[in-house]
Amino acid sequence: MTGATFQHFIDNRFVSSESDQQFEKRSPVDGSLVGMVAAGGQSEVDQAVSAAAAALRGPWGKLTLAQRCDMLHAVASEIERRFDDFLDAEVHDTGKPRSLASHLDIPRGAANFRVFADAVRNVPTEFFEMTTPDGRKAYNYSLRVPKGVIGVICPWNLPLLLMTWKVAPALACGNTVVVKPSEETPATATLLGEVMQTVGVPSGVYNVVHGFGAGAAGEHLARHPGVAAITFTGETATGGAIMKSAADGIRAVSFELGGKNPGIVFADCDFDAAVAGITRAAFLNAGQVCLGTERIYVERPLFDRFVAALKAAAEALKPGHPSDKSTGIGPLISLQHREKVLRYYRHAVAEGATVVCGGGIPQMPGSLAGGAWIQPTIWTGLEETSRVVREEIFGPCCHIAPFDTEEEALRLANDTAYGLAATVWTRDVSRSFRFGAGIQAGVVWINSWFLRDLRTAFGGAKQSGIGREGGVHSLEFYTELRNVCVAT
Ligand code: NAD
Ligand code: 6OD
Repeated sequence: MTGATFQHFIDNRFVSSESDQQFEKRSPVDGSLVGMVAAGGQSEVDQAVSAAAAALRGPWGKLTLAQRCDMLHAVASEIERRFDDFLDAEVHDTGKPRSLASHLDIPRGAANFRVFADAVRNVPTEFFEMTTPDGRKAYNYSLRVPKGVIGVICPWNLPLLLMTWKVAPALACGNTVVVKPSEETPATATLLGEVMQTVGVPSGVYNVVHGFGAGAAGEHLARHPGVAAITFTGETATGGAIMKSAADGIRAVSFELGGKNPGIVFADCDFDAAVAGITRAAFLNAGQVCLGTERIYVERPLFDRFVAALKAAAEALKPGHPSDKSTGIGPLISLQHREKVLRYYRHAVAEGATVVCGGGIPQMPGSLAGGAWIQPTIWTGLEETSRVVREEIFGPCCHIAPFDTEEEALRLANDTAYGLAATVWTRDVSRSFRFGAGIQAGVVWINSWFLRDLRTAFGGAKQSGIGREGGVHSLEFYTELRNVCVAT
């Protein structure tokens, strides 16, 4: 893959930046050069937004709903046909195990297009009969019309999955998009441009501008007056900055932000299932999943046994090359992100945590020594006020604390500024309903984690987001509902 160039995709063409500015994309696996990425600025964002606006007035805007949906199914099929290309691209960018990307990231890229192409065909609209003052019939009906050009600003942890989760419903609703992928993961957004060309999606419908966030492509996109609405996934602080940009022109925002999600394990749980579920929730994708749990609360009678079992599971996660079938955990996204996570590892020790396992950098052989590897880490013994317990770390690590009563578990779970997700493990059906109602989060998984039905509402409470996407909720965000009143 060394030597690749990731260009912008604007108006159906791959182009460099006007300034010819580029930046390096390095592999998280060994630090080698993956390729050079075009660094977009105001000019590229202007061109992309103009192309997207023109496409709305052009052939895209004239397609019937059925034609548009057929085209999105064709996009899904083309992603499936080029499965290995997408897999290579995603793995080179992120360093995640191929086994993970081939089961999660790439299939979801295709599924997102299929689900929203079908959802938009099946959503009902209102129709009301009324009477005019002089006694005639009048009919009110609602039309779902596209909002316009949608700015899509993406993170690096699940690049194709999270980008298509926004692009697919936006296009299904008849909008056009300008995507700003994360500077860490330019590849799959670029490849999707080739898919759009192959399928014959009209010029300007899907545009990609690469580059950085603050003061660069991301901020220019968020500020652009030609952008009707902004959908963003990323850190809570970045969401705050984008919200200020969106205030100019009163543009709508949909935000999926950070989390510090609780995992709650009751003594009556199916023990093996709980250990397996929490292992995934804490360590999948090297802990770089917004829905993951970094705060685990275990009912006291089970505490020691659970800590020992999670330690064994963490230690069994072998770090290794993405192609190695025995690899259980990949590197973090970058050396810079590893330094941030390691600061929390040091902080935990300084605050007196017991390090149950991990806590540092694993010894990696040969060239892998240059990668962003880190050990899965478990702590116990920290106060709930510790920064390690309160702040999102976004690494393969968690703190485990005991609790004695259901009320205490609920209080601890909700004692956070965030409210994205929770995972609860219990065999008590009534309790599972109480937690479903009591936990202040957008998604509550009972005896499960990251089990997704794309028709359901997805998003965060408190500082974890604004709005909901998924199924009809995505259609609400990506359309304007227009009422038409016809007096006969
Ligand atoms: P980030 O906020 O640093 O960056 C996300 C994107 O925003 C990037 O494309 C970046 O270039 C851009 N950006 C940065 N500053 C900007 C600005 N001022 N204006 C416009 N764009 C700007 O996030 P990240 O580090 O890429 O991703 C990790 C974070 O994302 C974690 O906090 C994680 O919890 C969160 N996340 C949330 C969800 C969810 O569904 N709630 C999903 C995935 C990730
Ligand atoms: O599954 C999804 O639709 C989704 N938005 C997942 C988010 C994962 C965060 O890392």
